[in-house]
This record gives sequence, C-alpha cells and structure tokens, in this order.
Amino acid sequence: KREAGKIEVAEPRNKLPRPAPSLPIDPALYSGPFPFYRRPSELGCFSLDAQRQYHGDARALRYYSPPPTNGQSPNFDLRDGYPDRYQPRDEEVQERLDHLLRWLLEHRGQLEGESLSYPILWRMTWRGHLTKLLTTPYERQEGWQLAASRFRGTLYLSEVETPAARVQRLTRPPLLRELMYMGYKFEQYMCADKPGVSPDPSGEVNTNVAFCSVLRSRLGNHPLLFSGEVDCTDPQAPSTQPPTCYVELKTSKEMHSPGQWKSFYRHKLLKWWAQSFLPGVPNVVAGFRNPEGFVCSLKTFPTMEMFEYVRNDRDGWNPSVCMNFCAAFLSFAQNTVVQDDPRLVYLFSWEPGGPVTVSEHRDAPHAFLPPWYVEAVTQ
Ligand code: 0WD
Ligand code: CA
Repeated sequence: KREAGKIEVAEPRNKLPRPAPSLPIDPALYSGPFPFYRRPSELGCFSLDAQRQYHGDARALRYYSPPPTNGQSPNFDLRDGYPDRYQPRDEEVQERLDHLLRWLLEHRGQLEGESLSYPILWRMTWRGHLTKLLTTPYERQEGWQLAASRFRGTLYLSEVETPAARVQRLTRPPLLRELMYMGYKFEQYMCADKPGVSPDPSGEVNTNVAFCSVLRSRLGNHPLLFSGEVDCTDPQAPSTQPPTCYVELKTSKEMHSPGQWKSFYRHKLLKWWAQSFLPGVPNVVAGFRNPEGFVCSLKTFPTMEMFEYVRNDRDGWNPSVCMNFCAAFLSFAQNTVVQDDPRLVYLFSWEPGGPVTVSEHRDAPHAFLPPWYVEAVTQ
C-alpha cells in the first residue's frame, strides 16, 4: 500500500527482468579446435512408401548403380517425365518429428536397454535440422525457427517453417519447381531397386518415397539421436556396414570458370559437407547439368576431403566453426528448455545478421509432440 510522502523504491536488482538470453553466431566466436564428434552408428531405419505410409524396414532403400565407365560420358535428361510422371509430396502436410517418433516408440526397449541406471538424455531431431545449425555461421540468406520441448529428460527439436519460407514455397516459380524435380530425376538415373541391376528411368518420380536411417552420435557432451533420408547404398563399397556404404546424390550447374568453382566450394560444398558429415556418409556423387538440363559429367566428392577446397580460402568455411556453433546452440537449448513438459515449447528463431533468440509458447500451434506419443511413453 502506497503512503503519501514516501519515496518509491525501485525493485531490488535481483527482481529486475533479465534481458532475454540470445546466442551470437559470429564465426570468429567459434573458431576453436574441432570438438569431439562420435563416429555415427546406425541404430535402425524406416521407409516411407508412395502414399507416404511408414514401414519399419528398408523397403525404400535403393542401390547405387552408376553408368559403366567405358570412356563414355553420361547423358541424363533430367527434364524427362516432367510434369506427367511426377508425383510430388504434399508439402502442406507438416509431419514434424512424427515418423522418427514412431520409430522411437517401436524401438523404445532397445534404447532403454542401453543403460537403465544412467538413462541417456538424448537430443532428438532430423538430420536436416542439424545441417541448418551447422551452416548458420555462414548463412546470409535464409533464417530458421526450431521448436524445442523437453519430455522425460529428452530434448526434442522440430523445425517450424518461417513465414518467409512459407511465402517462398507458395509462390515458387515454375522453373524452380522443375529444378526440384530434376534433382529427384537424377536419383532415378543413378539408382536401382535391386543390387547389380541397371536403373530404370521410365517410371514415375514419387517424392513421397523415402528411406531414412536412424543414427546415434555425440557432439561434445550432447548425445544425438537423429534420422536422415539416404539416397542409396553402394553394394560395392569397401565396407557394407551402414552408414559407410551410403551415397548422397546431388545435382549442380555445370561450371566453366575458376570463379564459378570457387563459389561452388564456398557455398554449395559447405551444405553438402554438413549434410553428409553428420550421419557419416562418406561420398557425395554430383551430376553436373548443362543449361538444357542434361547431366553429362559426374564427380565423386569424398565428404572428408571437401574442406580441402576452402582450407586456404579467406572467405571459405571451417568445419570447426560449424560444429562448435552447433554444440553451443545445443548447450543454449539445453539450458533454456529446463521444464519437462511436452506442451511447453521454446521457439528458437534466427534471421541472418542477428543472434538466435527464443520465445516461450504453450500448446497449439507450436506444441509438436503428438498425444499418441506422449501417452504411449507416459504409460
Ligand atoms: O518437417 C520438416 N520441416 C522437414 C521434414 C524438413 C526437412 C525434411 N523433412 C523430412 C523429409 O521429407 C524426409 O522425409 O524429413 C525426412 C528426412 O529429412 P532429412 O534427411 O533430415 O532432410 P534433409 O537432409 O534436409 O534432406 C534430405 C533429403 C533431400 O535431399 P537433398 O539432396 O535435396 O538434400 O530429403 C528430401 C530431399 O530429397 N527432402 C524432402 N523431401 C520432401 N519434403 C524435404 C521435404 N520437405 N526436405 C528434404
Ligand atoms: Ca540427395
């Protein structure tokens, strides 16, 4: 109760609202030594079929089947079949972590069996989300949002489409749509459904179909469990043990000048490296397409050699920066998402030029752990 003549006393210092915590992304802050990263091992896999239905097996896995190397260069028409033999996935459906959560439920015993007395407190997410974190210190165009919840000790991270990304998706120019198709068409020219047979590019391209590997690793003191889509396995790889038998396929514009190559090493190779390094996929096979949309040359980039192309480039990227930033983000998230509550969501947001900021939300629309998962785990 206020009394006349009494001086208003400011709130004691410890009652002042703290400034909202944020995480800077300046590469110079993360250039220390390369952090510990456990050799990724595959825990299992699952497949999504042409109707995007989940199957707890490898039925969608394809086999690497490059054209014979008899001196002839390939001549893959990436525009063939567009748009009449194209079944694109419905991008309005936000699957969030659902398929990965289903795999987890079906393999719960296997994970708990690891150590009942010292349960591993995982960070669980898609590989693609981690890729975005790795490249953040160098990204100048696209921001991201990651929703995070803690449930029974585990930290779950699920991407949220930014308003800008949504606008871009809904207004995607026809040429960009065709370019997306061409990436999938390349896979069809390079992969067969069975080992040892030739690819059959006459069929449809259906992007509902996916084979996903579920992997474990650890970055610093952060145990990681993540899943990533794998293009194919190489039956002739030196080791047939996943993930070292996996191959990532990419297409890129044919390059003609040293400047074009330099830009490719600085920008594209960073994304390719981050994506394949995380799950331990050893090789990325690139198909270079000409302006007419034909792939006439192939080149294999071993993941562990990609950094060499920018090691002596002042404007290149550094794997240590990527991994140290990712570890710093995971610590930031770990320290922010303290309450164990599947309905509570911390939304981490980042736009180029700024730090990572965080806001708190409850229930819809941001809560992402589905009731069927929460209920099954709570039983
Ligand atoms: O819910 C989300 N926000 C996302 C879901 C974002 C990214 C991916 N996904 C889904 C994908 O549909 C896929 O089933 O998660 C699964 C695996 O994701 P990932 O391996 O973690 O994703 P990423 O590393 O970004 O992409 C791997 C491949 C891509 O290959 P290229 O060579 O283009 O990087 O997954 C495909 C694509 O072939 N892919 C997608 N397919 C359908 N819809 C999508 C997507 N949104 N994103 C990537
Ligand atoms: Ca690919």
